[in-house]
Amino acid sequence: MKLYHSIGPNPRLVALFAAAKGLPLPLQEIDIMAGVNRLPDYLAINPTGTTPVLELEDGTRVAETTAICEYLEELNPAPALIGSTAEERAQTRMWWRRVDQMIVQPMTMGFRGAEGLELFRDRVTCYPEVAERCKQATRDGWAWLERHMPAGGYLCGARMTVVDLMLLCFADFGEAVGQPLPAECTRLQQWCAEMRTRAAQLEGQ
Ligand SMILES: N[C@@H](CCC(=O)N[C@@H](CS)C(=O)NCC(=O)O)C(=O)O
Repeated sequence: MKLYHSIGPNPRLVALFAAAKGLPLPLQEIDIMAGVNRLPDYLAINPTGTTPVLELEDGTRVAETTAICEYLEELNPAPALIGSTAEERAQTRMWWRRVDQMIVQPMTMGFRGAEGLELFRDRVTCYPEVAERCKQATRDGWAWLERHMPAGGYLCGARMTVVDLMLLCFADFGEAVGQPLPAECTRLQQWCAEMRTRAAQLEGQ
């Protein structure tokens, strides 16, 4: 197995997910800043032209971060990062979807329409006219999470899950591109500090 990997929050999430499970996952680096992922050789690997992609021993390729994490969890159920019961998995997928819709999508659109416009304008449709609205939607998403995140320390309560890893990857990405986690979200700031420590340990392994 190997992972087509690059800079960016989505491949980082898969690498963190595998590390948290103790799975060795050789990385093949793809230079997305240079646009290697948009050239024919890489489009033959993943026609969406994005990273990450997991390549299995038989050559099967799985793209989309969610699908890769689900696959790794099915084969390596412990430690559970999605859930070990139907109820846990449902809760995780509920928060996963919320974080995707409230943070990941608007943050990404805000970035691609503003700071990332030069990089992305010839790759995907960008929306500079609504970039600021997207950034506001992301801030609204953080505020909603701050109010509704359950007690227990993590997005799914007392369990650290893929949702915490994903949100951490996008909190760090947002920080790097001018969309930081708002200072007034004090519960999330505390969560973020803890997750950064956890991620640094996993990435240093
Ligand atoms: N829906 C995809 C999104 C993947 C994605 O947007 N990857 C970024 C890196 S974080 C990428 O490849 N960007 C370069 C590009 O789109 O050219 C997933 O969940 O894996």
